[in-house]
Amino acid sequence: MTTVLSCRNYIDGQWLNAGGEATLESRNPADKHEVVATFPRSVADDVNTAVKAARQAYRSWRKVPAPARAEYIFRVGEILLQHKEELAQLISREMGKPLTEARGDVQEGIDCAFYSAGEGRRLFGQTTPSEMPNKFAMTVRMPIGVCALITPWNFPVAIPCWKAMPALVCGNTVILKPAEDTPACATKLIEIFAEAGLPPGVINLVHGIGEEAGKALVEHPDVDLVSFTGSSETGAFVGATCGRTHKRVCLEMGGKNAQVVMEDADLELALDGAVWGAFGTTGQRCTATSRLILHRDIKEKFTAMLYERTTKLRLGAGTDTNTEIGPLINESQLQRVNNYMQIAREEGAKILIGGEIANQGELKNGNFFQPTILDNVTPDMRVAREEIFGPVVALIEVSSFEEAIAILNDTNYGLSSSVYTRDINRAFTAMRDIEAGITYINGPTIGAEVHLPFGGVKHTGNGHREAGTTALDVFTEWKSVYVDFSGTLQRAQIDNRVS
Ligand code: UN1
Repeated sequence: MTTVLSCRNYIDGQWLNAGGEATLESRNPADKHEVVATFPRSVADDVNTAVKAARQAYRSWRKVPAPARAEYIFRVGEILLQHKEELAQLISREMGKPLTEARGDVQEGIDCAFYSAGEGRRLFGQTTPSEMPNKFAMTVRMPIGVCALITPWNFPVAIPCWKAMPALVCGNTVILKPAEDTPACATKLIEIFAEAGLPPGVINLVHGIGEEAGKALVEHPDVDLVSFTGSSETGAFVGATCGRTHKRVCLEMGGKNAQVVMEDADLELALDGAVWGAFGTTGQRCTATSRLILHRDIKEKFTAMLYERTTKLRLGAGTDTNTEIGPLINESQLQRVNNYMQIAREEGAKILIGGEIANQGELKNGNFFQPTILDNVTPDMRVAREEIFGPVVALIEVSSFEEAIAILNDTNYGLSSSVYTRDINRAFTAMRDIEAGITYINGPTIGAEVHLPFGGVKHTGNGHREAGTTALDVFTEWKSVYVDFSGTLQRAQIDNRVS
């Protein structure tokens, strides 16, 4: 018998129940009868209290020296490390991913802590000569204020970390609104931030559903920035609302990522990449490989290799150490993925393997879907254009490298991409011509590292990049500072130049 965790909001350094009476629950996606946690269905009043606390805390937090702010984050990293296994077990139970991947999720948070903490001693600005004598000119980074962080369930530790950690080092205060499916993971994570001793109000947690708590945060007049990772539909609402209410907004939405396999590729290597990219995390990464663009000379052979490997994948609960493919997050995602099978058939694609809900034996109470390969896919089909977010990969045949890149780019999205080739000229051409925020050569589309910019082009994002040093551009404003030490009025924009 496992215990049900009772989650609360964390506002101004206190664990609080929400104003509204209602509570919600998260369930183990591998066993829908198992309730993992209960959590409050916060209302606008709760959001308001959190925003007030964050605003109040901001007044002093922004003045704490950045290296001292960073020390708190360093401590968060150390405590995360101590709780790595416990958190990983919880991720597997509440979100469903296999334990090895869950440990990787926590590790990504730890890496982000140590990387972001180092930034506290940099946060570089620039100096530049002034036009005037005896005048000094420089740029400095300023925090933005109160940041709302709206995060998905697929990386319930890493994604909140990669938003909150740089935001806090930069001098902002934050309110985390985690996904409804993974409230316990968010609660444990915030307990760790609290244990690190962050002053009250600097980090806050508000549980609830997107249309209520999330919406109230995005619309709140005293929130200065919203950082959102999630679906394109919700992202469009968040972007529009932030535009209307003059907030800075960082959006990271979907992907329709492709891996190209050319005829000169190391096929075993490309196979390992394809299986991991398409079926790792049950295809529930925004970086997942959902299209395989195969050169016609190797298509048949590679498809047979992929088929063979797919038959061997072991489905099961993430907490079972034998599991390679966990369940989908919830019943509605399961139905959504299943509906795409109907769409694929109607459009003329061929389901080579999988294509069905897996509910035999031990899988019967979970949201399991068989790893699926769709063959005979053409670039105009919905299964080649829409994000499915499940263990489904579409095979598209091409006759040349140029055609492969054109098809890879023929999508509204532009997050991750990959090309397997031994030809260095093709590798560099791919780097130049692919329209995506991330390109891998001879590696799968998933697995970005925290010290490089993360984000995409076209409908995937709105031009910002979290992670890496570019996270600082999300969470700070530039200020230009002029110091005139001439003791006289020096006037710019007066034409006194030597002609
Ligand atoms: C996501 O799916 O939203 O690059 C994030 C990767 C991970 C992050 C995925 N580091 O696959």
